[in-house]
Amino acid sequence: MHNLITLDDFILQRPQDFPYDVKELSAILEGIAVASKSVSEDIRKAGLVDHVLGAQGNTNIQGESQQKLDVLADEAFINAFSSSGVICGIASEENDNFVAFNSERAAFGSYVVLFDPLDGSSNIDVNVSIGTIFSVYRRVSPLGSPVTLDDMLQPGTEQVMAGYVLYGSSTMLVYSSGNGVNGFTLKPSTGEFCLSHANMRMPENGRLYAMNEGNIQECEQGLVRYIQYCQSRENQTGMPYSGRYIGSLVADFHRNLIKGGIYIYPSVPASPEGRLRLLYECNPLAFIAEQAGGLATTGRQRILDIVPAQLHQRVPYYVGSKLMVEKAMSFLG
Ligand code: AFP
Repeated sequence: MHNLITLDDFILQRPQDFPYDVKELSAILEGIAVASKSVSEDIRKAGLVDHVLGAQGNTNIQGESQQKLDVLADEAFINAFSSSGVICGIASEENDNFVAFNSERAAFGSYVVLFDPLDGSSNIDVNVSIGTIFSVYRRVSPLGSPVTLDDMLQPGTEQVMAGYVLYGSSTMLVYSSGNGVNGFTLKPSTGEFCLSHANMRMPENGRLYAMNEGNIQECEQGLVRYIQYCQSRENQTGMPYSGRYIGSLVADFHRNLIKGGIYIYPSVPASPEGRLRLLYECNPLAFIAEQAGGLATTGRQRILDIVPAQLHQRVPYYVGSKLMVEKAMSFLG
C-alpha cells in the first residue's frame, strides 16, 4: 500500500482550498471524522447489541419514526461540533429547532453546521449502506452574540464546505471546500481517513437513473416521458438505461458521482414539495455535484440559489450528471 495522505495532512498541505483560516476547516473536519468513526462502529455492530437496531419509539419533526441509530448519530455529531471551538450552533433533521452551543468558547465560533446525521435510516435494519450529510456556513450574526435562525437559513451558494460520509462496504468521507471534490477512505487498522479519490469529477453523461418508480403514476407527465426516454433506445446510448435505486440518497449519489447517473425525487401527491430536505440533504449534495461538474435543480430551479424559508423545508430534487439533469429538465418544459 503506497504511502497514504491522511485527511489532516491533505488539509494542511492545501491552505488555498479554504477561503478562511485553514485551522478552522481542520477543526470542523476533525469533528466530522471523530463522530463518523463512532457512528461507523455502531453501524458495524448493530446486529450484535440491543441499543442500536430498531426504532427509538418516537417520531421526529418529519413525522418519521426515529431509529435508535438516528439518535445515537445525532448525539455523536452534536457532541463533536459543540467541542470544536469554531462552531456556534447546528441544525439537524433530528431536532425541531436549531441548537445554539452555550459555552463561552462556542459563542465566538464563526461557523454553523446543518446536517442529516443518518440518511437512509430505514435501511439500517436490513444492512444497506447509509450516510451522514453536512453543510457548513459562516454565521451572519456577530461573533459572541446568540446564534439566530438567519445563520441557518442561508442559500446554498453561501456554503463554505459541504460533504457526506458513506457507511458502505468501506467508510468514506467526501467533501469540498469550494476547490474541487476529494474522497477519503477510513483505514480500519489506524482509524485515519486517507485520500483515496483525488479530484473527483462527475461524468458529464451516464446510463443509470435512480428514482422510486412506485411513484411514477403520480408524477407529472414530463417526468413520466423522461423515464420512458431512459427506458427506450432513443437515448444517447441507443440502449435502455439501467435503473438503480438503493433507497439511500448518499449511496445513490455517490455511485452517480463515480459512474455517472441521475437521482430524482420529484413532487408527488404524498409529498407535494418532494421528500428531501433542502438545507441538510439537497444543498450539500448540490454543492458537491456542481464542484464535480454535475448539476442539481428542483427540475426548474438551481438548488443552490433557493433562499430557504424554513429549517426543514423540502424541495423536488434532480441531481447528477450535467447532461442527464438538463435532458430531464427539457422534458419538464
Ligand atoms: P430515510 O432516512 O427515512 O430512510 O429516507 C431516506 C431518503 O431520505 C433518501 O435517502 C432516499 O433516497 C429516500 O428517502 C427514499 O424514499 P422512498 O422510500 O420514498 O423512495
